[in-house]
Amino acid sequence: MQRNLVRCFVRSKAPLLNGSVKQVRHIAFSTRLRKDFNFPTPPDDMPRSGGISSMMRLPIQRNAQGLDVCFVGIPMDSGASNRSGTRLGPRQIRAESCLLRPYNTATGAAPFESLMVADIGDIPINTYSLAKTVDIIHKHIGAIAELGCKPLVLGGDHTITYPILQGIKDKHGPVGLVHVDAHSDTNDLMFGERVTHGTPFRRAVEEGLLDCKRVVQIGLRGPGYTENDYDWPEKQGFKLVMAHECWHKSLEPLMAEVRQQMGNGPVYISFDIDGLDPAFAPGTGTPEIGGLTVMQGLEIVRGCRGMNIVGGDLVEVSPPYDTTGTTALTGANLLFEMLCVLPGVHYSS
Ligand SMILES: [Mn+2]
Repeated sequence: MQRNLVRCFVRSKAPLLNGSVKQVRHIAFSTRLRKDFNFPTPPDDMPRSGGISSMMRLPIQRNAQGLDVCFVGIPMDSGASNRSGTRLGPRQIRAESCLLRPYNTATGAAPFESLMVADIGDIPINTYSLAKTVDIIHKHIGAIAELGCKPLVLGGDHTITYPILQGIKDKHGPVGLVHVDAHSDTNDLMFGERVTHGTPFRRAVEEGLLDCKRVVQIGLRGPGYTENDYDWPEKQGFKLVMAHECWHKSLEPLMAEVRQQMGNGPVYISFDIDGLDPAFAPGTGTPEIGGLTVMQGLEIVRGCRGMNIVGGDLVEVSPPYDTTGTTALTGANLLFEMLCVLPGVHYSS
């Protein structure tokens, strides 16, 4: 940690000159560094409570050019069936992310010594048209992926994952999916509509965006309509893991199975914050009791290390329903954990 602070102090305060004392210190303290990566603004350069509110206090840039990974927001909630408010999710996740530090003390991941990362702002969706919004998201995510950059998306309601997967498929083909959620989100129609936050994975299957044998849904629960509620995703070959199967357990053994299931092919992570119990994450639109713990959420994301992850999202944070900001803080941490398990991230022993 001290080493990182020294390095970023040197980097942020003084442009490096060849042969300078500072250059020597820079090299000494960061021998693993191959180039000047972006780094979150150190807390001694700007108070955590200050500065422009970017994800993790990272530099902001206009597009994904030159980046290995981008954080990008999608401020929409027009697909929500019950409580709205997720349009405010990206903004509050960024605000709460000011507390995140750059090194993962639990896993040893040092993502900012390994990858070029920036916040590229929000995708300008159309608040009044879900159909246009889907096209806008597809186009923007496709452009990010085309540049070889992996998007980590701040949602937004879960509708967004459908057009995100369209954009991902344009670059990578059908992907495996690690999906954490209280709900399967594979309804056919809601109020007669095909595009909602309860239908994204039905549409994704229909359009061939998913490699169905490499899909897992973890945390499913809640009162249903009939005994057949999960028939459709099961028929597609999805692996379904009910929340009650996870109670009182570590999910590390499950994730070993999931890594086998995913193999070497491309994988996308979609984490609906309502997969966690509302005691931990009350700020969400369709809460269900008896959910996963924060620790289990961390085990799931950390268990994705070694997979060929090509992007991810954290959706359904609805700030009006959690004035403490804890739900958004949890979401911000889970996005950081996703960053930490991307291919190419350096780990200390
Ligand atoms: Mn969902």
